Amino acid sequence: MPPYETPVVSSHPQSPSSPGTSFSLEGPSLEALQQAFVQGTNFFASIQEDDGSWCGDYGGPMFLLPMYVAATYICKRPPSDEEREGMVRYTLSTQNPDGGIGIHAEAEESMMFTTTLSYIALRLLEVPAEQPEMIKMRRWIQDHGSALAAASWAKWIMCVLNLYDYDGLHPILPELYLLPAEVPIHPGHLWCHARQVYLPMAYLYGKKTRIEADPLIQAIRQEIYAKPYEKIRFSAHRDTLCPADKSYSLSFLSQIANFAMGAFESFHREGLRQRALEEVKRHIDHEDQATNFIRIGPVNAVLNTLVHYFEDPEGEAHQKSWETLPTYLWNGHDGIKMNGYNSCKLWDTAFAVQALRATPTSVADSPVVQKALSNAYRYIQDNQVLEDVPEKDRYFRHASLGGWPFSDRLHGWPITDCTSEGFKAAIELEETVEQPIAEGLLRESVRLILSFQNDDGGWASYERQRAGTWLELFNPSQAFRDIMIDYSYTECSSACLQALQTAQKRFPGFLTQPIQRAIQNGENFLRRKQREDGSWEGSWAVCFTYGTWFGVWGLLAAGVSPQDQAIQKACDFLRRHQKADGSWGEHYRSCQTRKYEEHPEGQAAQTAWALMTLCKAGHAQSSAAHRAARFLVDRQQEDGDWPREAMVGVFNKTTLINYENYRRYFCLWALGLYHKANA
Ligand code: LAN
Repeated sequence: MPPYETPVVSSHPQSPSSPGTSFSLEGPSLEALQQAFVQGTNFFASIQEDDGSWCGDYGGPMFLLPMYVAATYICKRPPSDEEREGMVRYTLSTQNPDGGIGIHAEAEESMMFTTTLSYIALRLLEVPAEQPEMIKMRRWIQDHGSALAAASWAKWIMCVLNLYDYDGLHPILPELYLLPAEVPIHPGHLWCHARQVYLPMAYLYGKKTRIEADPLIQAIRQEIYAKPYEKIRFSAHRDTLCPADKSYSLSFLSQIANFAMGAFESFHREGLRQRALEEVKRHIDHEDQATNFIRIGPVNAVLNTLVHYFEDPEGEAHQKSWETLPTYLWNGHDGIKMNGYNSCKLWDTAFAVQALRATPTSVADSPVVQKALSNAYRYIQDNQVLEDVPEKDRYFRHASLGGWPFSDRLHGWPITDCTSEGFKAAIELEETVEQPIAEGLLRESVRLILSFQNDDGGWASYERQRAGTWLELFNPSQAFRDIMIDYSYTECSSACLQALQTAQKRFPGFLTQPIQRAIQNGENFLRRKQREDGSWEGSWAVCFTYGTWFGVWGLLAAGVSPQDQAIQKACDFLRRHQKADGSWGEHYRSCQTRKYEEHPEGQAAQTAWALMTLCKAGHAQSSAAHRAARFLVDRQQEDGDWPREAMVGVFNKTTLINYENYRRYFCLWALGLYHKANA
């Protein structure tokens, strides 16, 4: 297929803009395209929040809500009747025909981890054990080795609920925090999410904290195991794991470490434990202060709350925890769930800005879109991080000044690609607003992006990579792979390269050499990451379609020509996977098998990524692009929205997470680029 095709004017060849014309017979008519922009932007503007942001359902992972429910039970903060009904409805809506529940809401394979946690949560929410769904769920649990075979994070929650014994866990020693920070196994080297989750776990383990076994707990004990609770020798079940929960094999080194830590635990000294717990608590308190009790993510939000409850149920920290914890709940079309983050507002808003700005001028300049954009700018401006956290080195925190988080400033953890997308959106709009972000602050964003770059030329998610992959050998989670360190990712690297390219244009002469060097190293990193077949593997959405979009845009931002073989190979890859109806549909199984797996149905968000890639790579006039554009236009509903489709967000290669707005702004963005390149 030739890279450039001349636009064909369809049935009414008189004028390219008269109704019934199109850029190509295969593409949408110009009239339909125009209507898609008008209706799409009107709808999208109508769902903007008062603070100028967009946000949406961010559920999907099935281990989160049960942890939340456990916290309500432990801390004696029962949900309202309405909440309870919504939580039960959501959980049961994800039950598989075999009775179990998978790692995410759409997973067809059930796991002991999420089935046990959900079963317990439903019981704590007062669902009777004799309800048919519960009988089925219990049967799944019993048939697959009982709750003894659940992955370790379920066992942690069960320990605190007094449904499992701490003896049945490999220790997470608080004493590790007393090691000198330089020691490679010091927890300060971990990926921030693992680090923040293992902190409260170390605390709970160090104190073996748990609630009393009341009659409900005693009843659940009899339901989730194959033999009477009192007869179970928990210490024999530290490694008992249902095959469905096993995401990797236990390394020999890990076995040695577990043995050594077990021995330490048997002989540990109380004085040292006390000191270690105090240090761990200082880190927990620091995280709480730095995030205004939001915490970096949903798991440590729950666990830190438990820590404070056991410290002092009447204390301020416990009260404050309950002011923020419910902000993780989301009342969605399928019930109430716990979101995977306190929100996805900054991320959605930064993309929304770029998408709206890409629509044809007649649309982008309309009062509706102008107003939406100026409100969005306000959100981006108000949520840039303006300072580093106090004592950042002492608490293993990277700089934050100038960064943007995934959600909001109160949360405060900056992320490499959120900073980059926030920066790009801010530059895009600064000339249209009266009081733009001060130049000095924008330059800080650029400095921060440079400071995040890894030695391999790529960018990780939150921080520079702090240890080698060998640390994965000690991963105690059982259910999640690749969580021990932060890695250089195609997506994050591409976003940072795009931001640096923007910075070069916006601030000529500023940090010229460091930026050039960073871009060169980033380009090399992306080139190394490209696969033989021309694709890039994505890590944060499904999968090769997403990764290839970032790979191509990253290389282009680094100054690589669209004619470069790497780019052309990537476009060929995409074209090979286009469906007959012009769409792309990639199944989430791709993330697990690490090769492209077809989804039976075309997905608008994925089609948009592919179209965006083709457009920037010089193929906006190709048959593939016309057909993709037509698919997107045809898919749009009358109200201007696109129908809900399969979840496409992902993490740790296994867990899907919902980005409610992807199908909206990416479709507008892709159609905008398509229109611009063809007009
Ligand atoms: C997220 C959400 C945002 C996401 C992007 C910014 C989209 C990505 O480009 C970089 C990685 C990042 C920041 C990301 C990392 C992992 C997160 C934080 C999540 C997928 C949201 C929830 C997930 C977190 C790890 C869930 C808790 C589970 C554990 C295994 C700790």
